[in-house]
Amino acid sequence: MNSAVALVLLLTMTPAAAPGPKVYYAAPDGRSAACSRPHPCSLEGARDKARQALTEGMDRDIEIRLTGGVYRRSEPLVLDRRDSGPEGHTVTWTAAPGARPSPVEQLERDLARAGSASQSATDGTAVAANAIDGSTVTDSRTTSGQGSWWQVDLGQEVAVGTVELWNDASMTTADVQVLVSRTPDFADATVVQPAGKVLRPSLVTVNAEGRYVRVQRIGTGRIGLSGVAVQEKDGK
Ligand SMILES: [Ca+2]
Repeated sequence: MNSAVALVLLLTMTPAAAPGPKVYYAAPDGRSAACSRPHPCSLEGARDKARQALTEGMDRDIEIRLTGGVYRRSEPLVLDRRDSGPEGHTVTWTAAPGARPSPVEQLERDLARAGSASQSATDGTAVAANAIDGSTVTDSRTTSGQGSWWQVDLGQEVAVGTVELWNDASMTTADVQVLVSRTPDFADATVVQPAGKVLRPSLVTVNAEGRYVRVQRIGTGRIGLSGVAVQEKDGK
């Protein structure tokens, strides 16, 4: 019995090593709630995860590590006093090991954002507008069919330079054509066929006047897109 008591005293008297920082991960395509390296969160997700931990009284430093890639934003990431560390602790946003921070990309104006999206048929809640919401986490998806299509009406005729396609976050889309037309029936459309699968992103050079931009499946299958951006020729 005496030895047990002595052990307890020893443990009590040994000063505890200061715990390392609590680490959360964010990634450009992060959509998990775990914020772990294999299951990263979005930027907002990581912020909210840290905020929740602070609210619950976490008494450690917090490190939010951003994995490499382009974080496309439709609005600023807002941090406020809730995102500060408690007395004596810090909350740090930093590049994940191996990630290389690069200068902020000067994005050209995306004409699709102000457009009106539609598609041949919608798979569940994956509406056409999800491809022009500025987030590559949300997807539009058609059902499988012959010649499935997704399109955006830009509202007015413009000189379309490039069309940027972002693949569905969880489903591959391949064998598509990009059509740009002055008229909604696509009778006079300029047709460009990117090779192979839709990437994240695929840049398709069109250089044609038009108001309607359509992504159409060749043959049978579905079209899933997390983002479509339309840039004016020589636009800024
Ligand atoms: Ca989207």
